[in-house]
Amino acid sequence: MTATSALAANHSKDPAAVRAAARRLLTELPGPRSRELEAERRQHVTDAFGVTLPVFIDHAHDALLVDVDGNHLIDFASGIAVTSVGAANPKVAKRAAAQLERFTHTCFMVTEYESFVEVCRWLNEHTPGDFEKRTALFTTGAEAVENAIKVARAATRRANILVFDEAYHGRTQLTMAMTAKENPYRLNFGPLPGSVFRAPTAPAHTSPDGPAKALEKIEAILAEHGAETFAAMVIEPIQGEGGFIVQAPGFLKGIREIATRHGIVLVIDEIQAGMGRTGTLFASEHEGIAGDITLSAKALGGGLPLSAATGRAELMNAVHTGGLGGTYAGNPVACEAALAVFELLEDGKLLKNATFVENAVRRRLEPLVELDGVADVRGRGAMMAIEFRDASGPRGDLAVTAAKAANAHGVLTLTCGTNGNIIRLLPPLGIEADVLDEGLAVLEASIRSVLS
Ligand code: PLZ
Repeated sequence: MTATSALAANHSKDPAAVRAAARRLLTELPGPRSRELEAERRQHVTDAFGVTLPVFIDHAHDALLVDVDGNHLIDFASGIAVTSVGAANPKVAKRAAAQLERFTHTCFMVTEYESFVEVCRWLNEHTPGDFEKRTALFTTGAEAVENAIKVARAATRRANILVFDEAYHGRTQLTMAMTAKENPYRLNFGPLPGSVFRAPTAPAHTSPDGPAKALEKIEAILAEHGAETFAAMVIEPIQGEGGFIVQAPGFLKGIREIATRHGIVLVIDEIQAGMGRTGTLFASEHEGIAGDITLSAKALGGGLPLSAATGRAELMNAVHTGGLGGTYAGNPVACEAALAVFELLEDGKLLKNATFVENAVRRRLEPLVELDGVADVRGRGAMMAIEFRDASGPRGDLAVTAAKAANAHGVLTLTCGTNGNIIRLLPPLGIEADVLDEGLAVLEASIRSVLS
């Protein structure tokens, strides 16, 4: 390819042309146009929003993001586990566009539309749990969490909530109190709502003896405050922001049993790990458990804002009529996008590819665990992470420097964990083998460069 045709390909919005070029850096990152826009951004947008890589995106195709300078980035972030079917999936675009032309909004509490019901039906049929279900749709993940608590409190007439170490459930007042990490999520924002208690977990990578101790401690915390005062226990099946923590075998089953024993509503927050991310539709399937309420968001709407609480019919119907809702809850454009996501997931190829991603990541990154500074490679499916730690403790500095190096070379990666010492990989589920491999090669080189 000549330099001119490479440039033409980079500026083309034709998917074939974008794909043919794969990762390509025409400028340093951020490029000149991104830098201009960033200066504008600093003039007009609050500084309170952080940014991983100050690059402005023009368009996308599969696992590639094309910026305003024509650079092609390999996307290992998916907008934080949202664009699991790709950031420009034609099926999502087609259904959403058709809906945009029909009508954009009625408010489901004013007049109804079929796609809302169809999304609820699909979720009732596909979320774990062999019982009759009902679903409520909302807009953001935090809103789904908030509403699950409202349902649990109304149904049990109890107030307290049990959450876990390293948990992330959102940024609203209540979900901020449920989230574990102080900085940046809670700092300076108090006083936080009460009635939220925190319990330990049994991470597989630090619990060689299994979950028994943690489960005992949970029982002790419930006993101390009165198990009969707890409305809900809320847990992510694989913790996301907290560090891609897979629990020791049996821990989630143990939580399930404790909740049942005390009549506490078990809320499984599948907002990051669900919708095919781990190679099954829901991550709780790996543990053979079902929540009384299961929460979906992020990948559910294929990039459009949509969230859901799906639970036992008797719980979801325990709230008085008019007690749940929201102007934009289950927006029709987002519902159409979700129906496209369901079609794509049902096909099965994306789920299979998520498992392919796990194997490729393990093959490439597990050998690095022998190096001083790399402690662990973990995760499931297309939700994988590498943890940096040495004898001195967590090494957030290594994770951040390696992630920044990968970002600068056009491989968009995120960090996570209470100590920021984990690089997480969340590519679109359908990422092609060669793109994945190229991204992993860059990431490996970035990690090796900071360790040497
Ligand atoms: N529950 C498990 O992962 C969102 C947060 C990004 P919202 N995670 C990304 C940030 O820094 O704000 C998340 C999650 C789990 C709930 C949420 C909240 O979902 O759609 O961001 O409200």
